[in-house]
Amino acid sequence: MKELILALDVTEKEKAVDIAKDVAEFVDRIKVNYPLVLSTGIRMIKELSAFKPVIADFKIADIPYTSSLIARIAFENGAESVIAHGFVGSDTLDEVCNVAKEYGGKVYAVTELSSPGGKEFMSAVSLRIVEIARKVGCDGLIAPSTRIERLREIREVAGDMEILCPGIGAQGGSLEALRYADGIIVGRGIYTAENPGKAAMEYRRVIEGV
Ligand code: OMP
Repeated sequence: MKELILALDVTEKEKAVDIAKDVAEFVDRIKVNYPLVLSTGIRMIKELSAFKPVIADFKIADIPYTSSLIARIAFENGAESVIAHGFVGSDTLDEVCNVAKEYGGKVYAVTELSSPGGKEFMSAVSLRIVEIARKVGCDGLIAPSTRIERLREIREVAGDMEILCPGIGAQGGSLEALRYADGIIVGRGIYTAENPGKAAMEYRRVIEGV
């Protein structure tokens, strides 16, 4: 079954918890990013884990040692997985994977950003990033639903690695991504809806129909 992951990029604690409660029966995991954690604190990860496993999307992109510290803080605070940038190279990804192993956690590497700017630099190297991520033992990849042909190529190189696709909804990405991805990441398409629970239910129905 394909996954539905909520990108909970709100900045208020109460709102975050209310939305998590509303959508819990329809989503598989919740992804937190800097907007929420910088506004409400790292403990938010544990709090949201009461509803669903939490992906800490800190887009880790530093030297190996600093990156390992960031990953450790995320796992110590209850994250089920972390997202690192792939362009940092194999040494950093390897270090983050080593930390993840200690916690039984997972690591996803960003291939190329789903936004238009992702084409300026990252597109040129994203297939190499897939190879590196695979070699060092990352569990999965983040790949754009906004560029389906590129996503198809990423799937070819990725083999059976997990692929999660953001960009559906607000960024104009296509649900066709579900042909190649194991899951989709939806933020504004759910959390800005008048009824986030209903919006999540509708995405869930689409996924189940695939
Ligand atoms: P919406 O555009 O509101 O659906 O949110 C998308 C979420 O996915 C945000 O949390 C982004 O940070 C994240 N994301 C992308 O949009 N594009 C990417 O290429 C990678 C990510 C990510 O790593 O999750």
